[in-house]
Amino acid sequence: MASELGMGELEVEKHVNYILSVEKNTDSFESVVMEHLRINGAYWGLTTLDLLEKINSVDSKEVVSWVLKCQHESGGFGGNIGHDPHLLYTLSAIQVLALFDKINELDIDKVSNYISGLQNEDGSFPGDMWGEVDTRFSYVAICSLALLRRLDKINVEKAVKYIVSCKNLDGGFGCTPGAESHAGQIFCCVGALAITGSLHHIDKDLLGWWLCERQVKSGGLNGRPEKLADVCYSWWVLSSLIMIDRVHWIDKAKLAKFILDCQDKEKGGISDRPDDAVDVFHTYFGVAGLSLLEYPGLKAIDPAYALPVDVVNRVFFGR
Ligand code: GRG
Ligand code: ZN
Repeated sequence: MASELGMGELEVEKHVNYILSVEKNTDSFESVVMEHLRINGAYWGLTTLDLLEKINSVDSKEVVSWVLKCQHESGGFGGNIGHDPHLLYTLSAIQVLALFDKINELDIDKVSNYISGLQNEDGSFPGDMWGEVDTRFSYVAICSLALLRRLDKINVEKAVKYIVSCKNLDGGFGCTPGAESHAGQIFCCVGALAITGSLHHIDKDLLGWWLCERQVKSGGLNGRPEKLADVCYSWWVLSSLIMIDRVHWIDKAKLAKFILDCQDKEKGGISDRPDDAVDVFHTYFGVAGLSLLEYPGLKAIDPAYALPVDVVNRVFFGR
């Protein structure tokens, strides 16, 4: 697609080197800032490497043994060794293990008991013992348990009912009932409904219309009306459009060009918008967005599990 449309190319080698340098250089500014959420960073970086067909450039044994050390006695995972457990880190740990085909190294009952133990009576989930409820955590709990093949440990019907109670009149979803629609929360709610086979709760035309209106003149996507375009919405919006089968409602070539324009063509990495500083988070969302757009040479990514399709197939079908 790139050369056909006369747009810039994806700088694969440079992005691989950028990610490897961030993962290795623990003294860098980015590493220090990410210290407390290192396991999220590992998921972003390693998934990007896998989409670029370069996961073999890391020492899988070293990564897997470090991930396992991030587990807390409660069964949940912290952002780094010795840190407090949280659902967000627990999903990242499971996803990283899935990338290396090592989910079975986990005590699956222990992890899934930690997750199911957090479900509230109304079906919602807090992220940790401190109790803040958000549909982000519903997604994270459901995605984690599905990957562990333990969805039966929670009340799925109530979990779905809570997510549906966060649906707004514009067709979108917010973090709690009545909260404004935001593309990030929409990904979480649509993803959780997709995983649980509950997409019939969505008015696909209404939500598809709201989502495709996120595309602005530059071709990039924003996260809600009147906001700036940002590469990360190439993931949050596009994955949602794919899950509800309305991706043909946006201009895919223009979006691909916007993402490619956000590359640091010298040092590698992708930023939120052209000429900003790059980071691992936006490098992941740029590459994942291009994968959803079927950019040549990239592995396909699953829009609900946020993992390469071959990894998801291996988890569920053993191949
Ligand atoms: C496995 C992909 C994956 C995700 C795990 C963490 C998570 C689950 C989901 C987060 C969903 C979410 C709320 C994303 C939005 C993140 C974001 C860019 C927030 C910025 O919001 P504002 O209001 O920015 O600061 P805008 O763009 O609205 O100005
Ligand atoms: Zn962003």
